[in-house]
Amino acid sequence: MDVHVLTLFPAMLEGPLRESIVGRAVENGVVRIRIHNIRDYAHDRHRTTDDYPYGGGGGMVMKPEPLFEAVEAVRSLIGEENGRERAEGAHVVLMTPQGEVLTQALVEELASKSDLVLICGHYEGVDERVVEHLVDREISIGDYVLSGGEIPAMAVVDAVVRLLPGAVGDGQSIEDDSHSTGLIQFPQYTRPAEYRGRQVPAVLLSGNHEEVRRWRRRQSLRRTQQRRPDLLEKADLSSEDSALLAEQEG
Ligand code: 9D3
Repeated sequence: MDVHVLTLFPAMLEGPLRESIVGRAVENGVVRIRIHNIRDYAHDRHRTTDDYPYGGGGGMVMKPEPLFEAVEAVRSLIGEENGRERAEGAHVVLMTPQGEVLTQALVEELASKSDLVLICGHYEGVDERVVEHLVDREISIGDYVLSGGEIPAMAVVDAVVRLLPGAVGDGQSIEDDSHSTGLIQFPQYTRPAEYRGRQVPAVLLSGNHEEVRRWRRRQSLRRTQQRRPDLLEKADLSSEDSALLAEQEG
């Protein structure tokens, strides 16, 4: 997969995307990530990318010309490197608080694309003609106010890249992922077995794999009930799950 990120603040992404699982996926050729400075597509001497809103009001709006020309340049690049089909199929996403909220299902859909183009908005928003004529979809990462689309774009890249074949060590950790199973994760422990007087639950040291499995499942169910009742409502529970949830102790 090729990911192109369009931003006014390339340095916000360059370092972080070289680290961790995403950085290793880039090194292993699982994904290519290219960061483009929207300012490079401004024409005037001051390289202006924003302007006052028509109709008045506070804040600034991102001008359409640099964004249209940046996406067109990226599409040409994709075409030159991989052919017309790929250029036409590139999926253009605007990161915006008005977008559809990112879910694992949406991440899976994005992971199926060959080329993603992520546009990071900044200021109060972007000219609506960009949304209507340039962008395939708008995505938000949740209902809180950030200062721009850069951190949301990094969240999308991270979530998508770890689904690509070869990005994560073994398939099991993806299979087990809480949002794939629909429940939140059970508590994890590692050595030492006692730390500052606090013991690791005895069942985990018992070597009884069936008991461990039941304990973990019960913990996942209870925690989900306590912290994310919305998830438990959607989960499709087995009769064993209902019995585990009803158990009082442990
Ligand atoms: C406080 C200003 N807001 C009300 C008038 C509008 C607004 C515009 C632009 C609020 C935030 C932003 C910048 N944020 C993003 O571009 C953004 C974002 C976010 O703030 N939260 C969650 N997901 C995203 S994706 C892009």
